[in-house]
Amino acid sequence: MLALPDLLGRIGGMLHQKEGRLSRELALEDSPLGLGRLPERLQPEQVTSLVCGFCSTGCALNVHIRDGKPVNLSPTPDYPVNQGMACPKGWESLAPLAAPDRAISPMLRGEDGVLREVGWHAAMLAFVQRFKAVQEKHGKASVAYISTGQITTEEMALLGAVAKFGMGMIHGDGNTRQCMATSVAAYKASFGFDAPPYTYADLELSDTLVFIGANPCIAHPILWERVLRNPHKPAIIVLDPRKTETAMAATHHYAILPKSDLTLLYALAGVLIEKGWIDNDFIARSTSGFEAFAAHVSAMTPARAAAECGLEESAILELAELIHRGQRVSFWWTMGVNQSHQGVLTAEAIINLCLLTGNIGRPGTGPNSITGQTNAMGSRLFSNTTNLLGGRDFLNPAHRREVAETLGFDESCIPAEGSWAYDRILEGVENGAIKGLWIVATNPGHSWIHRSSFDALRKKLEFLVVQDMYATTETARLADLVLPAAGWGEKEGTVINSERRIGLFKKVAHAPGMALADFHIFRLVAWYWGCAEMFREWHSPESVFRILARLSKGRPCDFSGISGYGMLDEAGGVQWPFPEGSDGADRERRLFADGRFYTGDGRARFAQGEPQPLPEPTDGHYDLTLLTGRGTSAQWHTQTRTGKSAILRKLYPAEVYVELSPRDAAQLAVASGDTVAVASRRGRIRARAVVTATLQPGQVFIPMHYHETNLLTFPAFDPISRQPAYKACAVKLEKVFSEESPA
Ligand SMILES: Nc1nc2c(c(=O)[nH]1)N[C@H]1C(S)=C(S)[C@@H](COP(=O)(O)OP(=O)(O)OC[C@H]3O[C@@H](n4cnc5c(=O)[nH]c(N)nc54)[C@H](O)[C@@H]3O)O[C@H]1N2
Ligand SMILES: Nc1nc2c(c(=O)[nH]1)N[C@H]1C(S)=C(S)[C@@H](COP(=O)(O)OP(=O)(O)OC[C@H]3O[C@@H](n4cnc5c(=O)[nH]c(N)nc54)[C@H](O)[C@@H]3O)O[C@H]1N2
Ligand code: SF4
Ligand SMILES: [Mo]
Repeated sequence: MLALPDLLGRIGGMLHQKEGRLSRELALEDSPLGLGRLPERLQPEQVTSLVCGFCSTGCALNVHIRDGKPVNLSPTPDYPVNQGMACPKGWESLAPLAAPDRAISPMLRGEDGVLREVGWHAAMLAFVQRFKAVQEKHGKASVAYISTGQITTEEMALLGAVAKFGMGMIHGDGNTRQCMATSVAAYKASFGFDAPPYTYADLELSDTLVFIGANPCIAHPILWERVLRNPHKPAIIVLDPRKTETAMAATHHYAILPKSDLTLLYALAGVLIEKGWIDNDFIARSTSGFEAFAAHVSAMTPARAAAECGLEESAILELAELIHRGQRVSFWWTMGVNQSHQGVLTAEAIINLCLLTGNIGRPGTGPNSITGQTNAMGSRLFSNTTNLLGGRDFLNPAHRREVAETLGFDESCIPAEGSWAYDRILEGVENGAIKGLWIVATNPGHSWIHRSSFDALRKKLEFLVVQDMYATTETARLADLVLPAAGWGEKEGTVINSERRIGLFKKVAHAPGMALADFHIFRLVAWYWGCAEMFREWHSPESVFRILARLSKGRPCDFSGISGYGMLDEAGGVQWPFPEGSDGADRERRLFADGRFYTGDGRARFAQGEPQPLPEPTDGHYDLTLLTGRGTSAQWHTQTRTGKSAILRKLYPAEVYVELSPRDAAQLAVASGDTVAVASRRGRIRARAVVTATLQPGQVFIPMHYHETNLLTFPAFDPISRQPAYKACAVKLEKVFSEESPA
């Protein structure tokens, strides 16, 4: 057998050969690392179905393979999620794979400051030497990682296990902190486990759907298609400061003031209780804490709430009545709720409305947080960041023991300490506690709140590793070491969608150059670090899937009844829970039909607190509230992928724009198409004005997809979930005249 460096050298040589891709895979397959196993030999002519790699809806796409290469794509007709539909991003999934700026080789920054291509051997030696040097100097916890909701569950789990159990890290968090941390905290507090209770069929079964801070027409277009299939002539109610695409299609829109949701939800609860429009049986049987909650909200009268929410008192009473009249009422929320300085209280207040009215556990009901990224749910349960594998707690000795026993690890390798949240890790960089950082499949140089603070932190790090599909991202450009990753379609594994459905990624294309699946990069890291022995059983994605199934046993997210990838493929994905012995015929399942929750006493808990003022309210200088969010269904986040499709680029403006109301436009003498400057206390950007009646006076909107946006945002966080409050800060707007220099 060849020594590893020789082997890798030989592989490296082959990688540079034009036709070397397949032989590379075969050579890797035979290597002692078990790299690059081809999951299913690609048939030269074949159509195969795999889950989409963009949003958490989790549609399935048919990839058409000709001459062993993917040539086309169409939505999978009989997949229970999308039923033959896909949005523009899904249709264009193959385009980002062929982009010219794919990272095709590891790149290491030399002493002259220049990033240069190196082979995997040199890259891994640098990775290990530099991080170990940092740990020796500053302690094991001085190296941390930031991961993602956009790799497979098997990859996340392997990363989390190698980093924390093998490399001795304590701190690791995911970009899901920016996104789902609030829902996680609220579900845990109310239900005793992070468990979104619904199934997508509930969108079709409700007679009243309430969307709070959610714009599914843009962000989850295929879920919206499911709403359109609802045959019950439902009332569709949207709470959003903007008249979004979803609000326009709704039957009722309440343009509440930013971050006044909590006040409104308490007022609604107060009205429902006062009028007796509540489910006393359910409250008595299945909940705790009702009296304290009722006392808390009694002070929040509609008259008091109306002014704070920017609504008429009559609108609040109308909304309460709509909820009361509905037989099957469902509440759906996303970032307008989660990205808030009081996100957890707000999400809990939504859950409370369902508990009050018994709208839970029945078809067409539920407090339903929609996730964002393709595998945000996998990250919540199995990334080993905030939670110990399987939604467990690092602080719980019994949980640590369970994991150690199941994995055959020494218990002492499992940290008995929780991880810092994303913002705390960055604070650690600022104050010198964190000196080494490994960033995987996320682009904080664009997406982090008040991102220029992230760029500044770079200088404080002794070693920064960025693992991405592209070498050109804002974050990869800052790295000391870039590790080239395979993307969606170039690797196998599973992801978990918003309705808890475990679906399959398949390998239908070979990654370019020397790029490797994240899974194999983590295996390489373990090998070079010297802890590969611990992960001997973790040799392929499917073997890790089986390990995770074992780890899930007895947990609410138990999926030990799934025999393997073949079953997922045949069944069209499987929702958890699916313990051993489950009935496979049941394609759509929801939680809590028995009125029992995961808390100690089996009851769901009411939780409440005091509404807090906006972290950065408007004033005489900065007189407008900046809202940010998704711009179009064709754009994904920081655009590293969607920006590579010529078709998608045609569907949205290339340059940053700011939407403002006709009244503010008139006051500023600004017309659509004018160049304006938008300034906050942290930065000033130029943008094209779009005057639109969808914005309320006093508010402006800039999509998050442009790299300028987070120069403006204000770093405020929910105190419980540590989720960034991206959705409201104070800005001002000025018309820019052509003779002015660019901002
Ligand atoms: N096309 C596309 N789809 C995506 C994504 C993408 O980048 N592009 N990203 C995915 C991800 S990771 C996520 S997390 C989801 C996000 O999905 P959504 O949360 O639906 O999208 P956003 O546009 O961020 O925010 C939703 C709405 O919140 C509103 N809002 C702002 N402040 C408030 C407030 O105080 N109260 C209320 N009630 N509403 C408020 C905004 O006006 C906005 O319309 O989308 C997923 N889907
Ligand atoms: N102002 C403002 N900012 C926001 C938000 C907002 O509403 N407003 N929303 C926040 C939310 S909800 C989210 S989720 C974040 C998203 O923020 P990010 O996570 O930073 O956004 P992405 O562009 O999705 O970054 C994913 C990165 O992973 C790479 N990648 C894709 N697939 C793979 C893979 O398989 N392996 C590897 N190694 N890399 C891969 C992509 O090229 C890309 O660089 O943004 C947050 N930022
Ligand atoms: S809705 Fe989401 S999962 Fe479905 S095709 Fe579009 S991006 Fe992919
Ligand atoms: Mo997100």
